[in-house]
Amino acid sequence: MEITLPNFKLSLGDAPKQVRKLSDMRNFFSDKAAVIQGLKKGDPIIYEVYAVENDFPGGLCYAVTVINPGDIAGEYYMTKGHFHQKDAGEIYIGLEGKGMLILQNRKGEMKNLTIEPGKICYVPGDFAHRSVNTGKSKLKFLAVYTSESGYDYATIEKSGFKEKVIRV
Ligand code: S6P
Ligand code: ZN
Repeated sequence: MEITLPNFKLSLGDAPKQVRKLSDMRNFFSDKAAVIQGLKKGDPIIYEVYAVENDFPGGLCYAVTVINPGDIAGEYYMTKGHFHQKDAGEIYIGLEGKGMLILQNRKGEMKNLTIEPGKICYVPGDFAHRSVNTGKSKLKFLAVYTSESGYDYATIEKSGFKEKVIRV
């Protein structure tokens, strides 16, 4: 089943913006020396998140993430990645650009999906997820998740993902 929307426009109103710069990502890119080297030249924005979070039981949250194109020693710009504190699924819908969604559960099992305009990706509740911009332009996608999901960044910050996405 397919739907074509010729003049599609998505509005998040005045959703607050979170900015993640290279300095925020020191522990997430694999090549720490390349991060230090990169920071000597500046502190580029890796990605921005415009999120509307509703904090009540049974509620839904939604956010648009914009990942800039680029890489650190070949590892593409990406999000930090996280588990949800409470195992709850999530939907991603690709809007612009080209990317990958890396999924890994606590047993270390991996799944990789592509993110592209119009593609709907399902994130199972027990899988950590990281989005990666593998293209030459900005990667934009919409995420819809539950109010109770929460964020566990610490596990990924400590142990990372088993796979990294690199430019070849
Ligand atoms: C929230 C959802 C997304 C991410 C966003 C940034 O559950 O998965 O809105 O928060 O893509 O990624 P991260 O890993 O920095 O939260
Ligand atoms: Zn999430």
